[in-house]
Amino acid sequence: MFSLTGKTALVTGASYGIGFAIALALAKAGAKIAFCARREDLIEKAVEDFRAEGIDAHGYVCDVTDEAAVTELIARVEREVGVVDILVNNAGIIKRIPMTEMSVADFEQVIDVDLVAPFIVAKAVIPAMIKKGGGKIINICSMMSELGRETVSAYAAAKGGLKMLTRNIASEYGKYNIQCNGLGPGYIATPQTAPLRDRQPDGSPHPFDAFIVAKTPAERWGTPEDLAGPAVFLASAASDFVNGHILYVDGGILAYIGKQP
Ligand code: NAP
Ligand code: GCO
Repeated sequence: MFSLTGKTALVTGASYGIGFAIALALAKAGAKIAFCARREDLIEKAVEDFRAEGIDAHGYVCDVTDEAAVTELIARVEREVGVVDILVNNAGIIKRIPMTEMSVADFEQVIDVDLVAPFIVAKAVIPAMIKKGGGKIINICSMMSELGRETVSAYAAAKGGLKMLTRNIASEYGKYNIQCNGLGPGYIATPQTAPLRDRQPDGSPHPFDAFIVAKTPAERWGTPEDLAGPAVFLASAASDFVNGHILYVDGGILAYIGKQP
């Protein structure tokens, strides 16, 4: 039920972090892996890291905000790996800037990568999925698909939008046996969140670190590997009647009112 043997998966932004861990999990479940990112040196390093795990992953340089480059990427993946059965829209960025100090250009850049790009890549793979008789699209959402906080207005707007893009793809293409679901990671230790965990100049722990541990019933940060099982579930036949759902993998954050004083 959870086997992905014979399937081709494309994971965007999988040179490290959550994308790499998800691609590794899909590969271990049997899928052939194509992935993309912008930095070629880190793509090459990731290909080596996959190889060390016995996985022959195909890495491509592609900025997912560039529609022409994405069209070319999908054609290459179809030729060199296979028609995409599973798309994971994982590539994402964040800019932590108070809203009244944020430029329109910065706001738009976050929206472009975190919301417009998943639209571009999904749009590029859906026709072949329809032809093939089905497919799986997993959009990487966030706590900020549900919650706000200081400094992340663009990111929250994008991830909230991605939640609704997910539901709309499910609504529009469910009849073609395409399931589009979201994975909503909690606070996960990756380069993206390193600035929230790094020690202060005086060597003391970052206050955000303790804040997140206190906000999380599991009392820890998540790891990229915490997303592995949920990603395989949403990529596999086990979730064939799950559509338009956001699966939060957050150690309980969204269930919790917070520690009493
Ligand atoms: P990360 O460590 O910063 O990794 C991001 C990946 O995306 C890298 O491979 C990066 O490589 C790639 N990327 C960025 N912009 C791209 C673009 N325009 N085109 C192609 N690839 C691009 O991030 P992460 O923490 O693993 O997060 C992965 C996803 O999960 C993001 O969507 C993020 O918003 C979401 N998320 C993260 C957390 C968390 O706590 N870490 C929680 C919830 C959701 P290049 O820079 O070389 O392109
Ligand atoms: C932040 C964080 C978050 C996480 C994640 C939470 O500054 O609050 O970067 O937004 O990355 O998306 O689920």
